[in-house]
Amino acid sequence: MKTKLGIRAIVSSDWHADAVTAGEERYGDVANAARMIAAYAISSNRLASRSLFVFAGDLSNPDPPRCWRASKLATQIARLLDAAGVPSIWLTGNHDVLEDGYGSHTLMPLDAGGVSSWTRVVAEPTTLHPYDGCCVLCFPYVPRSHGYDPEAVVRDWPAIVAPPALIVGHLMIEGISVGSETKDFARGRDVFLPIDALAKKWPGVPIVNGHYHAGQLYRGVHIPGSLARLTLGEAHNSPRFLEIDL
Ligand SMILES: [Mn+2]
Repeated sequence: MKTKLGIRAIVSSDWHADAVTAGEERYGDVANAARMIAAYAISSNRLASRSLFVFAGDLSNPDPPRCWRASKLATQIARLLDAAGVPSIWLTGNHDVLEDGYGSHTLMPLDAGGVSSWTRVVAEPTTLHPYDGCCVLCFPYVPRSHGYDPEAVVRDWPAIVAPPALIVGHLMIEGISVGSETKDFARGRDVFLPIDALAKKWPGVPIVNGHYHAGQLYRGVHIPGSLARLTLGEAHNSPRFLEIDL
């Protein structure tokens, strides 16, 4: 892909830092992989080629006690990136949110004011500008109490606003073959990414979406896949992240 803005989005998703596979806690694997990706984003950050760290959802379920370790991990990594001048964007996934009516989620510690400058937690449809001229349109998963219509976000985009440079979501994709995210890791309801509307309105704008645990390119949507193999039945390689030139 041709580099236009001199920005590289480094995208990972579905860390599931609370996961247990066949009785084994996976926190260590996930933490190592996540730190490796952050270290890469930092070491490759240059003036001519700036890094943008993107987490596309599903840090941890909010109910097991292990979720605190997961929140600490994400907070540590966000601080590390921030200290190195790498902006980071953190979307909520269907596992992160609570149906408590307040829009609570496992990424809240990152958003509590303890992390300064350019760390953004995205728990509602949002546009962000981590760099000049670089608009990132985000479609996080939200609880029922904060529901939105992703198609309407695209339809109602103001005509005078420039197109996004990157679209990131943690929504469902119609027709994709499913894996452990819909079996062992089922949670929440189905809200679909409006792929056709996005491709029609902004052809060529890269779309990345978390949620699916097998990394793949499906109907133009880049899917990083889960950071670790979360069930014994999963064959895809790990850890995995995507690097997209903007
Ligand atoms: Mn998910």
